[in-house]
Amino acid sequence: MSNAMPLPLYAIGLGSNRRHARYGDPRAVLLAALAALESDDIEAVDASPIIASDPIGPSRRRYANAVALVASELSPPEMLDRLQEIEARFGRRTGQRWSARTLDLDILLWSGGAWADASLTIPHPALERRAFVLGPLRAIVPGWKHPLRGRSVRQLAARLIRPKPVDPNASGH
Ligand code: A4P
Ligand code: MG
Repeated sequence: MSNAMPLPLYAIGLGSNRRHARYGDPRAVLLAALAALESDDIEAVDASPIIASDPIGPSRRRYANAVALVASELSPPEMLDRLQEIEARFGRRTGQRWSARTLDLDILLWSGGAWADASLTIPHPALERRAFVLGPLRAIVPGWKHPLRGRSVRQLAARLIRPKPVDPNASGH
């Protein structure tokens, strides 16, 4: 068809901080995951560089992080199901029960706007606080506007890295 509607776009966040027996280190895990995302109904459009980032939270291992831009007609819940299938494929280790996942896939943004139900929130609520998300996101879709904040990815990233007082006690808070 000549004037088909463009497919909806999703920005997918990828993270890993564990080796995978077959694929190797977290960076190699992300490369394999980027390939796994592509399928009959998910078209790869772009991918950010893979960055190394310091862990936020309890884990002490460094992460590899990246963002993929994909086009797909899948609904947000269908996309979440698909991402969880891929996570499961990467997380399963022979001879072990389920353990910490090797791969975390999050839906960051969707061109359809916002979505909120019991198991899925889009935009991803932590997006604005995470440099390891906003950095790669800015590399591929700097102008994408956060539907609830009305600010672009570029603006959100700039806000996050805005210099803070060197001495936190000097700010008077
Ligand atoms: N869920 C709701 N909204 C979404 C969404 N937009 N995308 C629900 C994906 N999932 C969404 O997620 C738990 C549930 O969130 C899902 O079942 C889904 O229904 P999960 O991935 O199974 O669990 P999790 O990983 O423990 O939670 P979450 O929130 O993804 O963990 P975090 O907070 O993302 O922690 N540091 C660095 N440097 N880089 C990282 O990538 N990642 C984490 C993971 C911690 N620190 C990190 C990084
Ligand atoms: Mg997750």
